Amino acid sequence: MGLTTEVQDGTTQPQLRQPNNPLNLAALPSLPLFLAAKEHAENLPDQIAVDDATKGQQFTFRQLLADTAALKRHLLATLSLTETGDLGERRIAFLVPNGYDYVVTQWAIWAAGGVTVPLCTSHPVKELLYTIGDSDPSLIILHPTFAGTQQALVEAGLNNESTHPIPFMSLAPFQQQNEAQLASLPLPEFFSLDPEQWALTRRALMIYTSGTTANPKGCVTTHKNITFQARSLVEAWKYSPSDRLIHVLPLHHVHGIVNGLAASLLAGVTVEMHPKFDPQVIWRRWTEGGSTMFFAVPTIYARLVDDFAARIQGTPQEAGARAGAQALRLIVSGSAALPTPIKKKFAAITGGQVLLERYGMTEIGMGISCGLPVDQRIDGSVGWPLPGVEVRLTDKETGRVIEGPDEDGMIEIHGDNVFREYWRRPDATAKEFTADGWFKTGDVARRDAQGAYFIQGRASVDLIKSGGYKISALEVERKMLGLEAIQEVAVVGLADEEWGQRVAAVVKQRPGTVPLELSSLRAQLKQEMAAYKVPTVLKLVDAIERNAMGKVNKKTIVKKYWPELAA
Ligand code: MLC
Ligand code: AMP
Repeated sequence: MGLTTEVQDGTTQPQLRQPNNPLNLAALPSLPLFLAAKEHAENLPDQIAVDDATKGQQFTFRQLLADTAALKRHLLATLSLTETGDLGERRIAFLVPNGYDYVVTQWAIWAAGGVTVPLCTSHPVKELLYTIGDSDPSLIILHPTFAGTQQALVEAGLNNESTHPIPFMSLAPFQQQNEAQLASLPLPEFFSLDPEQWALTRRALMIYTSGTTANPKGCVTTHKNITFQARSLVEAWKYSPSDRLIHVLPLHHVHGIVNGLAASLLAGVTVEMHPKFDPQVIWRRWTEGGSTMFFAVPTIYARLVDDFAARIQGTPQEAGARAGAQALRLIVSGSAALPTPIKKKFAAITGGQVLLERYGMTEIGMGISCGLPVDQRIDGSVGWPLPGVEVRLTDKETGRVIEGPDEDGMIEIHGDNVFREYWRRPDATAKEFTADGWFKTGDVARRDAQGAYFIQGRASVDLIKSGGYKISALEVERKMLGLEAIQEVAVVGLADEEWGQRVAAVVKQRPGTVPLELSSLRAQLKQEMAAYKVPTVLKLVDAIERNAMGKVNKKTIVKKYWPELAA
């Protein structure tokens, strides 16, 4: 093995080349994603990889590879790693809006051998500080849109008295090259992955995800995991270069990163990237035509249905909007349970466009999916295991594997799609796996005689899904208890047709404090955590009942204060 490089967590990483073997710092590793992009660039030179709606510019696969190579070289130079040409799994955090610049940043970090830590563009400084502190990055890349974040982070204490302050790098946004420039743009060179030095089992991506513990954990996936997850989807949903995906999902979660970006770019799909979801834009784009795929969470479909009723139905635009949506090849819902009424309303307004539902999780990518044929899109079901993914149900108490149909069990997953570890939390990682190596999702499901899975909910009441985001009730409670006025709090999820669940807080105030109001409480809490975690329902009470063990029974609380919503 070659020389090694000491990285910050004390592990040693092999170097890419011996120093006497001159490095081409702009060469790309032969990752499957990059090799696929090279093929697309060669076979379909005009194929657009990313159509950036914010910039109003389009980028071919050739330009994407060239820009990736250039930024890779720049990254290595910035970190004085031109000797080794390898980030050696150092974490690089970045704050870049949805669009082409995001994709190049992600690919350049991978090309340089680093681990991407995508920061959430809507997170307040305190939450960014947590993610940065936990992931321990060697560099923070900021897009000019977030230039002010550097000062905010430093003022909030980042790098305070640190002997190794984390440097910042300002990203110079990329511009579409004209035809002549493109024609003269060479494809970067590639070097093959040497299993001893640059294996696919390297860490690639860290996504912060809430669990039943109070603090989000960094879920680490490798290139092998991501490639497997992406290939499985491409096979199941038949992505191809004739597809155009309209992408509106956040890019700090697996839904947007893997289903949206990785699988599409692997298959040569054009990804039309919008800064965020806006129902008016989607209806306009569907009416204009040209796109074939759309992926979203149930809340987005609820909003599209409402927007259609409020703005389009009964107007001259109605027929065009219906026909436009009907023409799409594939519209997928996931990340939370799709209420059948929304599925039915959507089909009714789009001339029979039946949403395809699938089930996934940060730790596994996608696991289960309904089929492409419309008769395999069963109401209330997430379908069958995806190609290569092994799924089983086990008894919650005994762990016995359930073989027969119609019995509730815990979903467990096995396969190369399953993540590698929670960052620097070996105990937490070990806890989520069975003795025989299956990942315990914590979700309960039933399987019918045809092998189709029906999600029944989560085993833990402390995990809430709202707008497709997973939220830890314990994390929200801990942050709320930091407020002077709050003596006790129980955070629960309330069923809601638009959001799936709403975050509700039952609060006992500290005696003598001014009664809390929802709007000012929300404003305060938005400084502490992402807006989507902040309760939208507040119930002030004199006492929060606890059992003999001092525990709050959250199901009882929901029944008591919101009897109409209790299941
Ligand atoms: C925002 N708000 C919420 C909320 N998000 N309230 C309750 N629950 C939420 N989740 C509040 C805001 O604070 C704001 O309040 C008001 O609602 C309107 O906010 P908004 O900005 O208009 O919301 P919007 O940005 O439109 O967000 C809605 C959304 C978004 C559905 C587009 O939540 C979204 O993109 N969700 C996708 C999440 C996702 O990708 N999950 C995948 C995780 S991976 P105020 O007071 O400020 O007005 C995974 C695995 C898998 O789950 O299977 O895929
Ligand atoms: P996350 O941890 O944010 O990746 O969210 C994963 C969780 O979302 C899963 O464990 C499920 O609880 C939930 N989920 C994802 N897809 C579905 C679906 N189609 N139906 C019901 N729940 C889902």
